[in-house]
Amino acid sequence: RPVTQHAAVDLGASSGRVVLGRVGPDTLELTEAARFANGPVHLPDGLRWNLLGLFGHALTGLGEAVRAAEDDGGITSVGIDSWAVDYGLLARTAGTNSSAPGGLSLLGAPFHYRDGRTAAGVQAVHRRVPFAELYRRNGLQFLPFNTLYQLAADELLTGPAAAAVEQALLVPDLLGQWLTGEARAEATNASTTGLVNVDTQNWDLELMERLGLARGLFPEIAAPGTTLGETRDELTPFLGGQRLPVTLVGSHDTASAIVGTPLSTPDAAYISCGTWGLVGLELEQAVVTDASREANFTNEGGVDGRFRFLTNVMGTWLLSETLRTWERETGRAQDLPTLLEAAEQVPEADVVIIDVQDERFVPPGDMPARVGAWCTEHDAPTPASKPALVRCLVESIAAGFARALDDAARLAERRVDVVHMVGGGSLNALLCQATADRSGRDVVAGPVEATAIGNLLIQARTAGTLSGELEDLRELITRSHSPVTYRPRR
Ligand code: LRH
Repeated sequence: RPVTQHAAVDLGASSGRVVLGRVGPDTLELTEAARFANGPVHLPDGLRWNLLGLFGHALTGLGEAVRAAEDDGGITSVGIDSWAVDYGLLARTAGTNSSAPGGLSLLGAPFHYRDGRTAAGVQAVHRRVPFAELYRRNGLQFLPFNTLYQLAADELLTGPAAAAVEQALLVPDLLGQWLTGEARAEATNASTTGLVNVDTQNWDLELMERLGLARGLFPEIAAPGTTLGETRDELTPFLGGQRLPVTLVGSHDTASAIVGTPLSTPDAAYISCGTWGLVGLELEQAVVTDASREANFTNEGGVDGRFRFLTNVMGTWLLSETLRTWERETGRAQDLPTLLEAAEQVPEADVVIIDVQDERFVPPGDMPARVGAWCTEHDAPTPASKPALVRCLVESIAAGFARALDDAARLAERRVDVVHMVGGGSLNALLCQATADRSGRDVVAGPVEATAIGNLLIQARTAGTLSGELEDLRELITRSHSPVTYRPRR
């Protein structure tokens, strides 16, 4: 079987990238074709995503990838993944032309999940269906921004807004529709809406009806490994004169990240650490019990019908938002590696541990002030210097990870003797060591690009370049990437 080349469009909450992958039975090589910033746009009516900008960057990046792949047989397919839960609303428009296939047009810029509007939506949903029942149906942890709460906040359950909306598409599905004209709901990301039944992995139409949502609000669910379609004719000039097949991958970035994690045994846990730290296990069966609900563990749909049994712990967001605050205050860029070095020197006895799960830390804004307020309320000393605050955040994130690992082991009845840390956080040695120390488990760090790797592996398997189960695909990662192991020091 030959080596094939694929382009992964991987959009994270703080940056996006287009990665070109050369994949074969003995080959896994990644090159970054493009990287661009992403973040909330503060509009008068709330926090939005600049999705048109992201689409433009993705298209330019794909053009770069096509050029880079040209001399080696070109690109076989494209796959898209992004953060979960957020969506665009579309209306059916009349006078369409060929560049608006199906006549579906985006109604306004999609909301950012950190927008505060969701509180009213939570109440509206739980009034109709209490949380304990919701959990039994969808198996999802409570996150105030799960799609169903956002839809309720948008007054889509009833009322005039609902009538105007023809369809809702999650972010990767929307970009896929813009690329190909075809609309599907990719299964792993659909599972984060709260509207997919955990047993059937299909839309829970009864739940949707009880919530007052139109049954056809989302398109048909399609599994990773399905071909969505070819890029539209109008895009050909941007893509080196070609039409590229778009393949559905685990379009939830966390689903792709776990495909790209070289889990060594079924007892190995993972932490996919970027903006969020997604801490948990890959399971064949969902765990939907009172105990898992109380510990706020989720059963998100994974690739190949597996379950991502995990919980969201606040991740590097706490650090990046702190640095952003200091940047605004001083007008100078802050260097995380330098700050982390200084943070390591802070004496252990001076380290304050905060509860990183406190909801006050979710919205963008002045993070040091919020940490200070938390400390005052809890009679803890406020970290007095920048290194002390950075150390407090790193150790507090690690403490959150350690607790989640214990919970995962207990709830799924697994030993959890090793933890794979992947994503951006795997480069943070202080965080990896603190996680090993606080959890008492070996932390195996890397690959940093697990998400792009997972995206590319599913494309390559769909193309017939690779075959087998996820374990077979992960073998390739084990052979091509060398992880760094952190052992517990106490
Ligand atoms: C990580 C992630 C996570 C979701 C959150 C909204 O990027 O997809 O899995 O909970 O974003």
